[in-house]
Amino acid sequence: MGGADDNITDSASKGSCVTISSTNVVAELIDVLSPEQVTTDPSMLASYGQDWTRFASPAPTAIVFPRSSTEIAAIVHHARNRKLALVPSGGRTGLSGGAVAANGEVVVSLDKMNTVSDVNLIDRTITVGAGAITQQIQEAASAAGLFYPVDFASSGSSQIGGNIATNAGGINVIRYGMTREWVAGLTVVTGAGDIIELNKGLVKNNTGLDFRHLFIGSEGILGFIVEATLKLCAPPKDPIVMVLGLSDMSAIMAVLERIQSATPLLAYEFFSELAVTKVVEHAGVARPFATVTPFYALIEFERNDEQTEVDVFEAVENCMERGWVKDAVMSQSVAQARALWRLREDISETLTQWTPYKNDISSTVSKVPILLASVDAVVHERYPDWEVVWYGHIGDGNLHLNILKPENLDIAEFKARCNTVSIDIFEAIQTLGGSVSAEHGVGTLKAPYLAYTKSESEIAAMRAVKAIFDPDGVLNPGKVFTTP
Ligand code: 2HG
Ligand code: ZN
Repeated sequence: MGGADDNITDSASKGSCVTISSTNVVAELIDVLSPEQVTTDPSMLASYGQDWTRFASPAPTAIVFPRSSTEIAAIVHHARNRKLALVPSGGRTGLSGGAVAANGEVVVSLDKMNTVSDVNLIDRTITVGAGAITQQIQEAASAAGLFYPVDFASSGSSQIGGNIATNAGGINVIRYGMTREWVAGLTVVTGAGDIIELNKGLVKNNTGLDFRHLFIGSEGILGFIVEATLKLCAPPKDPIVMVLGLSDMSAIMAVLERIQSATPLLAYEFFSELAVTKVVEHAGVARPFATVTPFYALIEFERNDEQTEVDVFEAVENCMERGWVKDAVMSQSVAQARALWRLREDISETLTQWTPYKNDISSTVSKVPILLASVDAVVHERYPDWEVVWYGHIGDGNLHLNILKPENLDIAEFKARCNTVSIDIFEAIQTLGGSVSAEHGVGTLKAPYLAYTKSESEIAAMRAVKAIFDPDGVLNPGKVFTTP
């Protein structure tokens, strides 16, 4: 436990020039909780002050580890009295700066609230604390013969509270939808310090406004998600994975349409040749086949019976005859399926070494080829020599664009130049009626660009809702909205 005796700016009311001693802040937090639940250890501050974006310098005043909703409510009441800024914190695997604490905030970690209940086999639900790790929940469901279908590469460290706060998507959205579809009930502590239970796990509950859906995807600006009751379903039967080498981008939607008419898909993902090159060279993943194509699609489907496989084969053959698919491989075992998935799932982590500038954009599925072509043209025209890696959940209309930092370019300069190109990218998205943040959330990184997707009146309504649940603006300032 440390605690420098310097003065910090009261970040909940930026601009009001109130200063309070960080020593006092820490001492008061200890009074509210206990000495074991508050830390100012520098390495902890550095780690808990940032997410996977790694763009901002972490600078929280302290981290607190509440153990119950009542303790979180006490922290919120204290923050309101003392005008402290609070940053809700889960596994910090986010990619939009939503959990970053770079301005003397108090990080409220949900690590200690990580209970996982027994599965309720009649309701087909599981009740979990916000700090429960996604993979733990998937394993608990699986041990009971059921399935929690929201899945992504960070499942081993992301926490369910963060998944709900960002309405996380992932690799199975085409079949199962986003996190929102799987939340049957929520307990939240609002920015006013109220503890409220939303929907209580009910299947049917038509009693007016359903605030559960307001808190899902709210990125910590309305309250803390402290507990959730999640829906579970039957696991998919015998999933098969195929990787297809595609002649060009326009083929990708025709192939989707053709294969979807043969069988419902669990996943339809895509990645470019540059993404394959990077994971082969840097993550030791094997190429799917010798043929090199500009784009690849990864599809997953259930082998309900032998006919499914025959139908998919026929669809792929038909795509080959038309020249859309140049080569294809199908998994013959669970190990092979996992190896093929690595081609897609290892991309994001592999690219971190180039400090990529990320965009996570979407359009309706049918407009994706136009979206990709127009954004790719913008980036290549401005920076013809830069490496641009495309991949994503194309069956959901969601593209991940990662611009890699050239080795000799300073990071601040790189970011500034990417920001200028972002405006052109977001104008292209706006023209197509798409979104500047498909699944990663707005956070700090996309906050300046919110108006490219949301109208002025929507943003005004969002602010009004925030003011109801967080009247003193203590929750996650600077996230979603750039100004209070
Ligand atoms: C993925 O789909 C994640 O792999 C990360 O959403 C995307 O790193 C990215 O840009
Ligand atoms: Zn993604």
